[in-house]
Amino acid sequence: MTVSRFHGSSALAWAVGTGLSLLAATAAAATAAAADFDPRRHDATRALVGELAEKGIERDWLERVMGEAAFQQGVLDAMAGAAERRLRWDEYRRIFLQPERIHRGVTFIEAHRDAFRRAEAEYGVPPEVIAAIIGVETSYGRFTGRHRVLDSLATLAFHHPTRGDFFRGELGAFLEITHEQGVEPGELQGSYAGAMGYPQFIPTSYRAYAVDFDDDGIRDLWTNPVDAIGSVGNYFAEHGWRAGEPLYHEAEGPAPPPADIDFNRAARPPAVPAAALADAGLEVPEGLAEEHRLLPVSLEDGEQNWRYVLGEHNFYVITRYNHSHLYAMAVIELAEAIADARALDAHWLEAVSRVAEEAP
Ligand SMILES: [Ca+2]
Repeated sequence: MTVSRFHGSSALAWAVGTGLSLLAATAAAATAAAADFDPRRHDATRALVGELAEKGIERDWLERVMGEAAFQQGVLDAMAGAAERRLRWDEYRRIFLQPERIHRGVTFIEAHRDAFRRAEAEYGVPPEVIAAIIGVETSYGRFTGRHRVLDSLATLAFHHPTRGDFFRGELGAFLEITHEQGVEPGELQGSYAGAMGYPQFIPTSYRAYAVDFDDDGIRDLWTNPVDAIGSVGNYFAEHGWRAGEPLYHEAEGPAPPPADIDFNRAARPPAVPAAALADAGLEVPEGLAEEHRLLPVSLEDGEQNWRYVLGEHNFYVITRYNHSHLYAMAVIELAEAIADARALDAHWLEAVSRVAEEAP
């Protein structure tokens, strides 16, 4: 574990200020990674502990856990960097649409066939879409994050310049879930923003949408792929997924994108009528009513090479997972590639067995 200078100096100041013996100070430094958010000295943490204690979580447990949280400057730096990062579609796509990630998607579905089948029956979400989410998030559980979630959320809750309230809510939910599941908070790792496990649920999503899909009594997205598969399906069902409906339509159109169309507003449900898109010069697929509302997306596929996609309701539902239109497109294309690869596999197996049957 890295010990930041911030931690070192605050621990020292505390020991000197309270006049503790050297022995006690040394013991405290050894048992706790830091006392950056110790409720005995940190007012904001004490207030949060009070709120959670009123909900029925033992105060001793809360105080012990928060006493082990450490400030991490790297988390604040990572948050600032992410906001500035702007990739073009072809650059973004290249990260996720790789042969290995497609192949692993096929084998992930094969390995958990029963869970994917049940998730589709129960929530209406195709296996490839659930697999693509988990594939984009963590490469099917291989990379679930290297930040101590307790440190990340405490740092963001009490030091983020603008989103502290949001992360304070996440920290509270994190403590509730870990307490409820009997998991040691300090041992969990995740993204710098506190997203956890196979599907990278933030704690409030975990609390609201995680399901115990293998029925073992624990909602475990950290180590259990079956719970993760069911939980992604449930997340989409709860956000209005409509089984069997299309995700999007391709459309031809002028370059650059017409200025009078509000493209890439992925945080809102489909809002632009087909007629308005046609008026702006986009070729809307036949059969769509003029008043049918779509979510127009413009993708720069290489320098000044524009591709248009007209998102349907389920496209919008995918953006409930991550508000970026690029994210939704990457998930959709990975899902399509996995589906194509599975179809090829099935075709190949059929051909092989036919040859075997015909053999003399
Ligand atoms: Ca379970």
